[in-house]
Amino acid sequence: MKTVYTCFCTDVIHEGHMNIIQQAQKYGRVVVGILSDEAMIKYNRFPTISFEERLELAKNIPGVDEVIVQDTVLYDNVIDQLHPDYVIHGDNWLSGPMKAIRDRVEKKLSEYGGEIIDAPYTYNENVKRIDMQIKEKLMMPEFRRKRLKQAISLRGLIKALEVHSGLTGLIAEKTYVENDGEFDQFDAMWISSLCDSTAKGKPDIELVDMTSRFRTIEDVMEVTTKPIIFDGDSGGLAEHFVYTVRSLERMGVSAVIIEDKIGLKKNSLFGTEVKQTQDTIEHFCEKIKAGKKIQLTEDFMIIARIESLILEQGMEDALTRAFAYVEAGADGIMIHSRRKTPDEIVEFCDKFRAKDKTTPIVVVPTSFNTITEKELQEHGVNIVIYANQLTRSAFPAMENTAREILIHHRAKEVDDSLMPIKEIITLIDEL
Ligand code: SPV
Ligand code: MG
Repeated sequence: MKTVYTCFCTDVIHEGHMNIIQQAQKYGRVVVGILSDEAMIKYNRFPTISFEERLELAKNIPGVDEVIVQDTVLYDNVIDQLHPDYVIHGDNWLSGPMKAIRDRVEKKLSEYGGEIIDAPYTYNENVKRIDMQIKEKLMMPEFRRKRLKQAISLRGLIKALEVHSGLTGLIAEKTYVENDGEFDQFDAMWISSLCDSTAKGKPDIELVDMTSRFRTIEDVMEVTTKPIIFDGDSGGLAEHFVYTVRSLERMGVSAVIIEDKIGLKKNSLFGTEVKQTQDTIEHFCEKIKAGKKIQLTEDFMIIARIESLILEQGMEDALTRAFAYVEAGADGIMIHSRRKTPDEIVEFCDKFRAKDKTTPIVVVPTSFNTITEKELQEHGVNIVIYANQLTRSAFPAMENTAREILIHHRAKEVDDSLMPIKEIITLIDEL
């Protein structure tokens, strides 16, 4: 008897899946793989029901002979173990993000003469409606908000990309790679004060007001589903911060990071080149406590950012503050550095982890960019934020285009380096 394998990465079984099973039965014994939670998240299909429930769903489909776990997005391990004669999938994986997965399956199967079956993909009004319902569930504030905590506990280390508009939000939402046998994408989005301000042509000094920053969040939220970490600068006065917490929580933002600075805030990457004042431990702890007291859900995170290394106050000061902020109720610690090497960040993480095994650690490796995510994870880091790279890549590209047009008195010379018009007008999905 031949073996036919198919993998489901869904929370709802609909007629499309039933059709795949019926097709599969014609070829042999049907084995269904269910993607693990971690793999679902990596694949940007954040589970809305538990893994056990997904297993049960698959077991109850008539015609399924066996259900197994597929714990990576790519099929390599399953193919190695199961050696299926056939892998069947809807033919929608012939293009788009899924094509990379199909190509890999084809390569693996060809090693021993296995075959792919591309079954006609079922897409009708009913399936479309179910897709929409899942998407809606992912976008709604109550689901999106808790997804950051879930992702940290399921993945250990998560990575966030800076976004400051609907368009950059789409890049964080949709960009994926299939590289070295791994499928990868960003887990979350960072609404940076630096890039939100820069996009408006303003300095990063808490000048762009909350109403405007919230508008940025709305723009991003309208077109994405991934969790959002908001750069709350200093958090302002505690009396104001409580309103910010309530608003962010209501909108479905997952976390706010506030830094222990007071007075006129300047960007941390200036370090001691400009005048910046660190808050006292007592005063900053009061702000954390006020925020924690006012939030309504268990999901929302207030993360305390320590500026001691930026302001050259030393490792001991950074650690003392970290433990005090956790004691005051902070749900995570962000430690920042502007050194080129990661030594002081690594030292902080090791010393913090020696005493605190669980509180999430956040880092922003802009200056110390040689260290990899894996190395950071080995030192106990849970969230890596790529805080400004999109803005820094877009800006010189746009400036160059403007210069080229000025030089040539027409746009022809620069056209080859631009995205084709056809691509830009189809970039955005219509609802
Ligand atoms: C931001 O992105 O606005 C940050 C990180 O706060 S940093 O610019 O490195 O201070
Ligand atoms: Mg900032």
